[in-house]
Amino acid sequence: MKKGKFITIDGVEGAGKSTQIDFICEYLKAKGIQVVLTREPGGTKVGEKIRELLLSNSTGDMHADTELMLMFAARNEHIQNKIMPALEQGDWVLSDRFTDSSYAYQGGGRGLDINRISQLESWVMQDFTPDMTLLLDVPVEIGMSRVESRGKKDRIEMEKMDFFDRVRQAYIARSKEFPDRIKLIDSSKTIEHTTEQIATVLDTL
Ligand code: T5A
Repeated sequence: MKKGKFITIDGVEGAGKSTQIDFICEYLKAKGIQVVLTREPGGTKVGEKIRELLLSNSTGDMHADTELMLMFAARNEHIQNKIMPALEQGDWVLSDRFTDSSYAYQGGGRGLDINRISQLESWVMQDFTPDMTLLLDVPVEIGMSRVESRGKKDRIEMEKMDFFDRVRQAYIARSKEFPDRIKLIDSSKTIEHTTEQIATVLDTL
């Protein structure tokens, strides 16, 4: 039986997820909430090995279906062995990316059939879904310029701008499809501006 709440944070490259995560953890802890921070792909021993395979430049090209199935293989491990156990003992879980990333990157970016993604989603997640998703939205040029100023890019970050434009559009479409769960946050301005919006929506949980 799930007792804690499950929050995910998502968005295009350089939207500022990692930057905001510390704030979210501290904000919730200040309210007396125990938070487990995790990430996708990854979060478990098996998931981190799959992450390395997915993101390492040395992996090279991979069929889009293979990429999708690896994302869901890592997610299955993550849900079964980390997320659900934490929620069952009453902790809250904050995941840096989750299933919306698969719809945005493999669906929007790679152009995979959405029905295929939803079949895997039904298999791996059944009726499990985040209580809230913070979708940090930023124009792709701004996000990528932030990533570029950081240095080396991973296998997926090496994609072209039109790929990330499709990713962003797919995220926006999902926020319209699930407006109660997915909170669209403007992350194009200052870090503080993003933080204020996040605090406002967290207070509604
Ligand atoms: N993936 C993942 C899929 O394709 N399918 C899936 O199902 C899943 C789960 C994972 C990759 O895997 C893909 C998507 C990704 O390509 P990741 O570990 O989540 O990658 O890493 P990224 O998304 O690449 O994370 P980034 O670190 O690039 O982006 P963040 O975390 O959104 O950005 P952050 O906070 O590191 O900020 C980047 C820079 O911008 C600055 C920060 O200081 C930092 O230098 N910054 C700002 N600057 C100005 N104004 C602001 N408001 C700023 N906010 C942050």
